[in-house]
Amino acid sequence: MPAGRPFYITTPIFYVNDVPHIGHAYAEVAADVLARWHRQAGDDTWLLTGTDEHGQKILRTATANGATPKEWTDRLVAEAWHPLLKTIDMSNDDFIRTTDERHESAVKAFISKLHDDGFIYEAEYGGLYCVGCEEFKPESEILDGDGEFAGQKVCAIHGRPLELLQEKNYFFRMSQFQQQLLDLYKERPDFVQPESARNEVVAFVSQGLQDLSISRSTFDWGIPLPWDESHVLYVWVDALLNYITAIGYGADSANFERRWPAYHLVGKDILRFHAVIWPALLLAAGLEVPAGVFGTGWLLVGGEKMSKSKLTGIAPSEITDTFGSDAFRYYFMRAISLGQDGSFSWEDLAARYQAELANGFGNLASRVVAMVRRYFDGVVPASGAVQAADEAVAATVAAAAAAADAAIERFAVHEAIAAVWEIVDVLNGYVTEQEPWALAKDETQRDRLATVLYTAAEGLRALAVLLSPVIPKATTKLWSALGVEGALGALAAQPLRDAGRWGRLPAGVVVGELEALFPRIDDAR
Ligand code: ME8
Repeated sequence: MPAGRPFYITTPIFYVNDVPHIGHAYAEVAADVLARWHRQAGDDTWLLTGTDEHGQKILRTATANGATPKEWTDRLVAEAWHPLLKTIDMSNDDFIRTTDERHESAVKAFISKLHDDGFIYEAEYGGLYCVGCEEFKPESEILDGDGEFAGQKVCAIHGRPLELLQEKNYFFRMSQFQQQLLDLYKERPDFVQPESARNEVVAFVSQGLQDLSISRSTFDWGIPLPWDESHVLYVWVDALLNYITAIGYGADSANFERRWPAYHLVGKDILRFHAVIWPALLLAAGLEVPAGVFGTGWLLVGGEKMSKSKLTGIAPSEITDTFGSDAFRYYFMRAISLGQDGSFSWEDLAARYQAELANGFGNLASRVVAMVRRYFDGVVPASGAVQAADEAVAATVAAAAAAADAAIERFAVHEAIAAVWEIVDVLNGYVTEQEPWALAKDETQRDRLATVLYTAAEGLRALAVLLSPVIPKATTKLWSALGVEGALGALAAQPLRDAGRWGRLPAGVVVGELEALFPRIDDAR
């Protein structure tokens, strides 16, 4: 089969100074839903995630915990970051660690090329550094401290004192790329999304770009520069390169050509690294810039970014242990517009679980499957003559499928789910109005009953396919209960862009039992 349109998507790679909270899981799920959608649509999809393990922040955390940085990162990856993938049902194709040999060797090749081509020089440097951000801070992000930090300069993001660093560094000639970057943002208005993120990046670069310090010499937890091993590569340059080292830069050119360029999904706090520094590095190396950079919003707690350092993190398993991974995925993708900030609340989660997943979708699926079993011995009947109400359901399915796919193209995951949910609402209304239980009491209405239940079951078929990227566990159960595997193949093999085409469910398939897809929470505990 010819490979489909390429779709390579990445998450940020996460600092392993601590365990993941739901903000990290949110970033992972957003990329996963997009990847699953494209994969199911037949696009040549690749989803990459991983961990960012070098630099001073990790080194200090490890030391404070009495471990070497390598021991620390190995432990955190094995005990917290790998398990997270299962907790939230990630379908990543690869997981890269910046301590992987494949990464380190390709990073050295990349940085040597920039050095050989004259993009790197040595100079004395001094500036205020935030270890939390792993960044020399620009003037606009430096504040005067108060309280315990009175008299000191603090980071606007972390609120903690900045450190004055004075050392000999290697620099990347980033200032040379200002015009090329501005041209890029102009020629490709959707290179940075959403619009607010793009405006911020354009304003930043328009002010002028400075060269970038890309090495550190006062500690050694990083990748040594090939031409001067007394320096390690700046952790952000090391980290950004994961997006190309993981797909074979410098090692497997065929795979690299097949995958690159990528769409990067990143928190808005790290937008500048991805939309300014990263394309500048790629341009210097003569590589294509990313396909796009999409800035996601923050999960807020009490109006502030949920964070490890402020101890406001909630572990993803606190939610999934009670509600399950599907509900986690659905809730965050539905309740928050990707690109905007959002607040998490247990009340909102529980309310949506009950109203939308349990009563809305789960109950619809149970009712329809149960009625096919009761009135037709489990055999999906062929549709008889169709009426306007049946046609309206078919039209809703077609329109919703098209609208959802168009929304996914714009990274508007929340809109895609809302579009698909139109089918849930319309089908629930349809079943209530057609009253199949009343039709079943009248032998002369047998044909009408068949049409109504075929229509409802065919609607469920479309829902299973369209919702599988978001709630893969529940839709797999539904697919199996619909008994269509033999006739249509596995759920994952259903072409998503055909999901809205009416009539794919063959009459005559035998439905099975369907346990509650979203059980009452009291029962699930
Ligand atoms: O920045 N709400 O890693 P990181 C939503 N290693 N998303 C959140 C969040 C919140 N409260 N907190 C974190 C780094 N995130 C670097 C990235 S990439 C080459 C290197 C998400 O662990 C958000 O997407 O501090 C953020 O960009 C990501 O976690 C990584 O955070």
